[in-house]
Amino acid sequence: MSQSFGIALGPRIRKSPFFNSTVKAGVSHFTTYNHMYMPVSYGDLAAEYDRLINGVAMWDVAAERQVCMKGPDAIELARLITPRNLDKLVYGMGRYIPMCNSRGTLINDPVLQKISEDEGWISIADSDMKFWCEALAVGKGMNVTVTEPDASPLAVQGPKAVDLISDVMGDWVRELKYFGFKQTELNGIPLLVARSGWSKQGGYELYLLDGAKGDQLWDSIAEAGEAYGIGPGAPNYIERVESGLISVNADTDDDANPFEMGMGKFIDLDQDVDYVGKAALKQIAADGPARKFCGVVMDGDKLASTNAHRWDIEQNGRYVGFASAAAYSPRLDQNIAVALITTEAAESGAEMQVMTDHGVRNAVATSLPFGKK
Ligand code: THG
Repeated sequence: MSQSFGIALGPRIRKSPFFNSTVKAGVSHFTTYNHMYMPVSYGDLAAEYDRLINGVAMWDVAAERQVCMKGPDAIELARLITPRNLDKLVYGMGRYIPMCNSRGTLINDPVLQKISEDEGWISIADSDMKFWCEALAVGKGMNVTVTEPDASPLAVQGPKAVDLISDVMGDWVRELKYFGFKQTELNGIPLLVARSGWSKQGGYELYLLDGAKGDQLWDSIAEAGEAYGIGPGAPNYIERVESGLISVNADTDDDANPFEMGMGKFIDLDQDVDYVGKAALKQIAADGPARKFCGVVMDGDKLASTNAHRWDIEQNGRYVGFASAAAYSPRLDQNIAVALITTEAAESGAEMQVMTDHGVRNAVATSLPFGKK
C-alpha cells in the first residue's frame, strides 16, 4: 500500500521547546508521546545509529514530561506509586521506578528524581501519570500538589558525550553517578544536568528549566559538539532493541507485569509501604510469571531498518506471544527483535515462527540484552 498522507501539526498536540531547532536540523518523522511531538528520525537511521554507537548525538526528548510532586507528603506519594524501595534515595539522585496498577500491570517506568526533601519529579514514559498521581494523592488525603513543571530533557548520548558535556559544563560532570543530577546553568540558561538517557552508550540529559530558551540550548550544544561530529538523533530504534530497553505500551499490554518484563530486581514485596499493586504482585511472584520479555533472533534477509509492528509468534502452530520491535543489527549482523512470549516458549530453546509483514521467519529466543552471555 502506498501512503501519501501526513499528520496535521495542530495546537492540540504540544510542541517541544526544541521543536523549531529540530525542524531546522532536518527532522523527517515525529511520533507523539505524552501529547507532544517527538522526533524519531532525521531521515537516515543508519547514520543516526552510527553516531550513537561511535560518536555523540543530541535528542529532543522533551516529551518525556516531568510530573512534580511537592509538599510534606511528596516522598510518601512517590513510595505509593512504585514497588521499588526508596529508603536509600537521597537528594540529587534518581531511580528507575516501575509503576503498576492494582492488578500489578506495568503502567509506566519513569526515572524518579529527588529534587529536595519535599519534592520529587518523575520523568514519564507515554501515559498520563499526572492524573494518576494526583488522583492517588486526593484519594489518600495527602498534603502534596501534583503539577507539570517547565522542564524539558535534551539527551546527549554516545561514547563522546562525556568529553563534550565536560567541555560545556565543566569536569564535575565526569564524577556524576548514573542517575545523579545537579541544578546549574549555562550562559543564563537554567538546567538540571543528569547522568542518564535511553541508550546503553552513556551520556547525559540536560533538563531545560526555561521553555523559552530551547533554541539557545540546542545551538550551544550543537556548536560545542561540532568538534566531536555531533548530529541530531532520537531514541534509537535499533540500539534499543539490541540493548533490550523497554518501551512501555509498545512492548507491554494490559496484563504485562514487571516480573514478566525482567524488572523483578526493582520490586520489593517485603517493605512496609502499601504501594499500589502490592497484593497482586505478591500473588504473581508466588505463581511465577506466565510470560517473559526476551530477545528473538530471526533468520532470512536483512529486515528493513524499522519494523514497528506487533508480530504474532507461534510455536508448533500455537500462538505464544508477540514481537514488538524488530531490526537488523549491524553490530551482531543478525535480525533481532524484542518479544513478550510464554515462559515455556522462551525457555524451550526450540524454534518459533515470527509472522512478520514480509512473511514467516524462523526464530529462536535468547536473553536480553543481545550479545551478552
Ligand atoms: N530519561 C528520562 N525520562 C524518560 C526516559 C529516559 N522517560 C521515559 C522513559 N525513558 C522511561 N524508561 C526508561 C527505561 C530505562 C531507563 C530509563 C528510563 C534506564 N535503564 C538503565 C538500564 O536499563 O540499563 C538503568 C536501569 C537501572 O539499573 O536502574 O536508564 O531515558 N529522563
